[in-house]
Amino acid sequence: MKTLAQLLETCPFKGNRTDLKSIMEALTEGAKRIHKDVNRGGLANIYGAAGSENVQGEAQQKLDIIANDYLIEAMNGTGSVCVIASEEDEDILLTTHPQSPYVFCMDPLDGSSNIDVNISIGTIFCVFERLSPANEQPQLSDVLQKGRAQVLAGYILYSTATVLVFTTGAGVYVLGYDTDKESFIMVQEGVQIPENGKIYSCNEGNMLTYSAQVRGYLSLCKSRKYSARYIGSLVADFHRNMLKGGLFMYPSTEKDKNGKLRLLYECNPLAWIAEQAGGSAKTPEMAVLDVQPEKLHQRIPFFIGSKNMVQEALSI
Ligand code: P6P
Repeated sequence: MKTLAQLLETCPFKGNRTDLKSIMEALTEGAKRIHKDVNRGGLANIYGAAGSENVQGEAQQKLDIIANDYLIEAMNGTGSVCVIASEEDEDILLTTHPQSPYVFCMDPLDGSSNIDVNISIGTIFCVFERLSPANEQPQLSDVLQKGRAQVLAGYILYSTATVLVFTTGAGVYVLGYDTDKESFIMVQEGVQIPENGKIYSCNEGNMLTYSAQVRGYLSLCKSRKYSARYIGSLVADFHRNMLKGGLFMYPSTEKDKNGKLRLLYECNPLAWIAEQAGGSAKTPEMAVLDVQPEKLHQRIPFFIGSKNMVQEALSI
C-alpha cells in the first residue's frame, strides 16, 4: 500500500509539488507529535485548561496550545508558507519565510473539550496560494479567500486509530497512521459519501432555539427512526457520516445567530472534502465554498454530509 510520500509524488495538485510535499510532511510531523501526546493523555500532564481563553472567549485546553505550537513550528520549517491563520490566534501570524507562496489555515485541535474524557479529537487544515506579491508582506486578504480557492484541505482524526484525510481536488484520500513504522499509509482513495443516510448529528440541547424549519427536519428524522449520533467533536462526527452516510448540522441558535463553527478553518476544509466525496456542504443561503469570508474567525450556520439529506434539510 502507498505511503504518504509515494502518494504525494503522483496525486494531482494545482500548484508546486515541492511545496505541497513540504507542507504535508511538516503537517504530519506535527500530527505525530500531537498523536503521541493525545495517546499519553493524563500521563503527559496535558489534561486540563491552560488558564487562558482564545479569541472566541473559549477556555483553551493545554493541548490546544501545545498542538498550535507544534503546527506553527512545523509550518515555519517548510519555507513554503508565508502566513498562518489559527483558531487559537486572534490575528494572522507571519511565518519566518514571509516570501513563501502558500497560506496555511488551521484549527489545531478541534473538539478540545473532549480531551480530558478520552473522546476523539482532530486537527483541521487548508492551504491557499497567496494573492499578494511575494516581495510584499502577506495580508489578511491572502487568508480571506473563498473555499473554492483551496489547493489542499483535510483533517487528522485522533481516535481508536489516527487517520489523515485530505484532498488536492482529485478525490478524497484516507491514510492510517502506522505507529510501528511512524508513517501514514493510504487505506482508501476516491471516498464517496452515500447520497442518502440514516444518521443525523446535531446538539439537540439547542433544539428549542432552532428555526421552525430545522425543528421540522429533526421531527422528520425521528419519524423515519434515523439514528442520532453526536459526540461534540466535529471531525469525528463528520468522518463517521462521510463513511456511513448522514447529516451533520450546526444551525444558527439563540446564542449564536451564525452558528458556532468557523468558516475558514473548520467549515471550508470539510466542505471541500464533502464535495470531493460527492456530498455537499451548505449554509441556508449557499454552498459553503462560495461564501466570501469577511472576518478571520467568522462563523456560519453549517449543514454537511449526504447530498440528499443536506438538500432535504434545507428545502423544508
Ligand atoms: P456544542 C468543539 O468545541 C466544536 O468546535 C466542534 O468540534 C463540535 O462539533 C462543536 O464545537 C460542539 O459544540 O455547542 O454542541 O458543544
